[in-house]
Amino acid sequence: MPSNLTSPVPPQVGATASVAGGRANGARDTLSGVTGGPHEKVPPREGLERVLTGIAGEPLVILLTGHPDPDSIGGALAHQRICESLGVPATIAHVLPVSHRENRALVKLLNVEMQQISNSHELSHYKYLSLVDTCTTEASLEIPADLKLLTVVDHHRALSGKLDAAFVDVRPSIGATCSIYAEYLQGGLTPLDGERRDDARVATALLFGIQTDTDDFTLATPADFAAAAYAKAYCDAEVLKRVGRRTVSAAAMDVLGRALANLSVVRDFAFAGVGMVPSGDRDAIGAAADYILMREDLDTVLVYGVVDDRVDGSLRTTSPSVDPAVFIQTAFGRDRDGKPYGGGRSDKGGFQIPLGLLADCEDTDRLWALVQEMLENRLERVVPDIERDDHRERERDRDRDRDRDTHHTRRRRTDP
Ligand SMILES: [Mn+2]
Repeated sequence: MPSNLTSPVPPQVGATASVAGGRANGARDTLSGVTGGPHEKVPPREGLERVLTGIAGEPLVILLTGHPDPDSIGGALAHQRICESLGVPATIAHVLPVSHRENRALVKLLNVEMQQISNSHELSHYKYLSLVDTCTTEASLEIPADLKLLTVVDHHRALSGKLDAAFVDVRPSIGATCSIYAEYLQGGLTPLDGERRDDARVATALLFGIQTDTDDFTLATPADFAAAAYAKAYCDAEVLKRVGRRTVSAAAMDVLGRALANLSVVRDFAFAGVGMVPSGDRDAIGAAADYILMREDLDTVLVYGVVDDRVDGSLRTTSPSVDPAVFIQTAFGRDRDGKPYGGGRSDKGGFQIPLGLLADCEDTDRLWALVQEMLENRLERVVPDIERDDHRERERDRDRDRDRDTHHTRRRRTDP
């Protein structure tokens, strides 16, 4: 989710259709005052069609917020297709770069034309603005006063505030904005039929958007599955396979390597220190914990390192009895202001412990040795069986024994 979604709606975006307060904000409720009599129930697809038909010929810009991700790109492509079928020339624009390699691959393989803009003059020749997968515009970009917000289609929980748009369809209960657009298409607004040239690219982008925004369908609702099934029939399987290839940065792999090399296992709990981590690679700590949690005999993993002037760590768990926030508080306590050093939700958590003056220590080996000792002392509060020093040696011995055993087994198997 773009980070500035919590920022207030810019003043240019005033108020008529309320999107405050939860899931009852489907266009069925919000559209009524705009497209017909106050009590007329209009299906969202029809509402969008009416609003866009009403501005036929006028240039519209679809402005993406944050770093464009598959859900916003897929939704924007579908929105552009709908606009153009109704005679509205539509341009997709964004302010922040497409940052993930997978997303850049998506843009390239599907030939998505997007214009990166840096100042509001570049918006001056557009009459209307459409927001896709967001309710707010980029905070760093001033929206020209005469650029009218026309449509908002999103699935993020709405801010308490009002959106002055002729068409608003915000559904926090759905897993992806792409699912909402697939529904418009399937409902008859430029339906996919395999005949248009861009059917495959729109379908592929929609499916990839649904897949990524629902964490590979683990968070998908029945509506997301229905939308995915619809898009799947027209998508380009080869492109989807290529963009879906998971990639890991070199820095993340390096951190993972250190985590694996330093892993200590106590029954189903494992922890690993990864040493100094550049602040730009901080996410690699969490990614390493995610990866190690895949090990079948583990259910809780903690990975930590030194990032800038603090100890930074991530906790991951699949155990029903481990609450990351409680775990972190029990281990590390609270700072002088009474604030815990970290928190989390049911399956993941993170913590940051400032090093204070110690951060200035130039001997990073000694600093790291201190940090390790402190961490392991604290972890003992939660996992009492951690026996330091000799513990790791025992692990190594056991590994060596196991390697030898496997080796023997293999030999026995191949021996006649
Ligand atoms: Mn989304």
